[in-house]
Amino acid sequence: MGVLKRYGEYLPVTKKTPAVNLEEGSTPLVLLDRIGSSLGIELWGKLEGCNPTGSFKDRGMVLAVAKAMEDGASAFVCASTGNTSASAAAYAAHVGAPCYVLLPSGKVAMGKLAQALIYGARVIAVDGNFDRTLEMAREASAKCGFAIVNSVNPYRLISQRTGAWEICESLGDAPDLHAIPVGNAGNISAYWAGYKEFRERGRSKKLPRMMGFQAEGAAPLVTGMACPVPETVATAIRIGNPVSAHLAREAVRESGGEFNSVTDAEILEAQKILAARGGIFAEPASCAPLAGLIKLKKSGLLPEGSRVVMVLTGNGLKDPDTALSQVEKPVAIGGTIEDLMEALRQ
Ligand code: AN7
Repeated sequence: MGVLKRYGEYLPVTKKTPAVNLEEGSTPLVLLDRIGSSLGIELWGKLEGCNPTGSFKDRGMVLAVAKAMEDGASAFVCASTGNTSASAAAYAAHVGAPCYVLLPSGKVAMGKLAQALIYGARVIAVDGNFDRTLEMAREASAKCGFAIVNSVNPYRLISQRTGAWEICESLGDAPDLHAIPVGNAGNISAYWAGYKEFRERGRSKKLPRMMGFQAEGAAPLVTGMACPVPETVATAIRIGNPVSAHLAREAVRESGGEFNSVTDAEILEAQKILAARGGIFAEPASCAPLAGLIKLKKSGLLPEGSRVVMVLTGNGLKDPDTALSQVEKPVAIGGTIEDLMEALRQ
């Protein structure tokens, strides 16, 4: 069941809203007990990479596209570090509208680029970082009348709250800590709004502490200053001036949480741990929370025994290049059984 159907009563869906549906949402929440026990916590991973385009963006995109169609939109535009463009392109294709996507040239993972292109979007590679492409997309939206489906579109964050509701329904309540990567800062804000709303409706009792993790080279919410030249291996969160910074700061302050940063090396190490000890392949940005939890554990700041949910925002298959650069090559052998026996002995 897609999110408009599953949570229609909590979303601004009317009789006139087209029932757009790629069966997004309802993603698995997986107990990662081997990793959790080494950190002294009960650790859960929300597998947002299981969404139809392989990232959490589909939760918000479905409502943004449905409402734009309801309002008579004829084309879509977005700027993206990759996942938003894949999602926008897919939903635009599904409803039969053109989609223009602006990407920072050379800084988008291969799988995401392939997605936007195969879904039939018009892909434009801009000589500039994400923050600049977003400014340009907003201007194009105003000039050409395209519906903008970045998180400046309020329906995106409204519908991304569904992730928090699913977690509360799966666990019976909110967790103690909610760990999440932060780029443009929309998702952390949406989750916080979702947790609060579910509690107000009497559907949950607790509120989690919101722990937002950024890459050290693109950590404006940690340093308190916009970062003019963001740089990180986690290209999804290579963002220097987050649009929803004010909402994210509020979420962290109200919940008693924190922002923290992790290095690229810590992110890549966490990616390997998640895969090799959890059986889950998530893209680098999605591994920032695990890197952050490991960092907190090392400094004695991770509360023992707490229930922690981390949002694994995107599928690892989107960025195979980065993963391959971190592992050994396959063992190459000839075609005899002796060759195989020799290889198995090593
Ligand atoms: C895998 O696609 O900004 O803090 O243009 O793809 O809500 O921005 C992606 C962001 C985390 C950060 N994990 O979420 C885009 C884009 C993954 C992401 C984030 C992104 P926000």
